[in-house]
Amino acid sequence: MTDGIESRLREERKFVPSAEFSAHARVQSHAEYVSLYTQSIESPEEFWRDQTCDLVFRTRPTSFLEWNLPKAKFFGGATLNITESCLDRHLKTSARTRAAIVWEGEPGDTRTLTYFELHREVVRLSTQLASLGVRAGDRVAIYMGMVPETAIAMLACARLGATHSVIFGGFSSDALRDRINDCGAKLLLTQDGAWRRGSIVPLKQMADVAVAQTPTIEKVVVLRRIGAEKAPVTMKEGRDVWWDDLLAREAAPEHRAIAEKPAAFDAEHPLFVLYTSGSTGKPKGVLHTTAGYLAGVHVSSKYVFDLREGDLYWCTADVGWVTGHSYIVYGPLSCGASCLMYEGAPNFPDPGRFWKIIERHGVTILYTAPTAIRAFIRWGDDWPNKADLSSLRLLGSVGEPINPEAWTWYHRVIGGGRCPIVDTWWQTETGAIMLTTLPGACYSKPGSTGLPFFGVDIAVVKDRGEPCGTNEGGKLVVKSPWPSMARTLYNDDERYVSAYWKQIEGVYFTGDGARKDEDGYFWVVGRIDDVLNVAGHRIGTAEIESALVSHPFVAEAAAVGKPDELKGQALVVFVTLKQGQTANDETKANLSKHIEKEIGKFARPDSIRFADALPKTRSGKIMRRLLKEVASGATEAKGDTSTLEDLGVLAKLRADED
Ligand code: 6R9
Repeated sequence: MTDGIESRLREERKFVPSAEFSAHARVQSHAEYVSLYTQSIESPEEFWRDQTCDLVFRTRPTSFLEWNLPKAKFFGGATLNITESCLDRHLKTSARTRAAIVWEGEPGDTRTLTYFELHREVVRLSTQLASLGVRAGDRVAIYMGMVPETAIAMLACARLGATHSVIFGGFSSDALRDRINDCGAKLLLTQDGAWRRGSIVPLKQMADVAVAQTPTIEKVVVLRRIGAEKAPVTMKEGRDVWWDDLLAREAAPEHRAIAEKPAAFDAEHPLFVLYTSGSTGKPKGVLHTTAGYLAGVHVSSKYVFDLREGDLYWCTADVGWVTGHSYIVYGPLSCGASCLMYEGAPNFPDPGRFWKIIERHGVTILYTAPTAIRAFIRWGDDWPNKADLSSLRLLGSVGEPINPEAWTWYHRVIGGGRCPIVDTWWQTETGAIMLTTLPGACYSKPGSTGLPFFGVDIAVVKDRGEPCGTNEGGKLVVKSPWPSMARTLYNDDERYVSAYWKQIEGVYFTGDGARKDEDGYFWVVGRIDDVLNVAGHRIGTAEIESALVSHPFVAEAAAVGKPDELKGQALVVFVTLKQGQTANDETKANLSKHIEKEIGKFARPDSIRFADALPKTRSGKIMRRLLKEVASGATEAKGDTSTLEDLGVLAKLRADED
């Protein structure tokens, strides 16, 4: 496999959707895309009114946008309960008995929930959450795996107007504790354990450690997924309650009423907080609100995945990340789609698992990440070739740049050459897809994320905001607010403004570098701030560094990314130890364990290198650019080293190859 960036520079192929695909697609030609896009920019009020007419508003909006940084108010005057668009409205149509969630557990057990059943489960849980004292405006933490109850929990919170914060099950107790404390959640939903590659992640045990230090948590609701034999848990009297015991309780009529006839909330009512990495050590609590978010994920799900009756759509992301929020839960359910949800690892019990799932259930749309695709390539074509993948009609990619080799493999081996690929660029902060091709309307170019989605005014600019020329690399920015954008960082308007809207005055800075080609197609290079993308996980270098320096052995640390064939980027850390500590494998193992404890397993470094000193500028800043070169194996410094304090440090680092 050749290096992503190099081959993306040479890539000129165009893949046109088949006439058959286009003939049935929601948007069938480039001209139609342009006309809708133009309307979305020039007459946004009309565009969004037309495109959201199937959603349920108790009162319709009277204005489109009031924008007063940092306050964006979209769909002013509207009131709604988002779950009515995702659930109740389908009960009046043929979707009532249609599968909403088709779930497969890692051990092979399966479950299907129709829209009727999903609605019923959400009402039951929200009734009981109300009885536990959850009210509109409260925060509720969800620390669970890939089971239908996670979606049920999110929707049950939303139904009550409580703001959920899902914390990915791969995070450690410490990370869970910090996120709960940041948002002040009063209730936690978790499970005894989650299956992962044949073993069990003891979520409840980890939650116990966290909750011992979260003064705001009053109750913990525990789903029994695994059972006492394999996942023993201790239930704390008065605090912890089993999920099924809770649901079996007799409900007070007033609590049932809150759930059955839910309240309508203001368009800007906070829906969820989702933590993500930024360029400083403290994770950002990205806050999304109701109507704008719903509009964004609904319209993008409908057009980008071209959803229609009969589809079985599978997004392989974890619900703990934004992709799961927008494109497993809110977006597809608001469209009445049937969504497959899979609990476990892609290579359990063998690397053919994904393809067996597609064959068994007849998946028609697959949305996954380049890092997974590269792993499949490595495992060999035999696995997908052994399965019948003929039900697939559309493929999607998200999370990081896809190299053309992986793209063409995906197209040929998984898509059988007949399925269009949508490469969708977006972020936790954008809420919904921002750049993509529409599958029946536009050709794709392997490695390019395509064109702006409806309502998205996006550009590549230089440092001060001047536009870049065709194919000139620069910073990717969004020039005006869009409905699904994050409204703030939880309790931190100031950081929201400075991190996103002040880097380049007046526009939203994405943190990504990109170029726009002669056809208007965008090519995203990746992060240009201090955020890494390791196997699709966003990891802030500052988070890793602050985790490392909190270890008693460590004097100083720097984290950098290094190109990696499988993960896109690999995490390399440089560490200087305190006097008297020994630089050996045991210390490396200790430091790795420490990061696992502070953040989670997925953030463990791929390589730890000890240094006597780190290269610094004369003003004392660590020169990460040079460390990056060292990590990538460069033998000579490429860039300017004139501000480097001591060249000897660099020479020493190079000599100390891992
Ligand atoms: C949805 C999601 C956001 C960062 C983003 C960018 C990278 C996402 C991409 C892509 C190239 C794509 N990214 N999709 N880069 N092509 N199709 O992944 O959200 O976890 O917040 O990450 O991921 O660097 O800035 P999030």
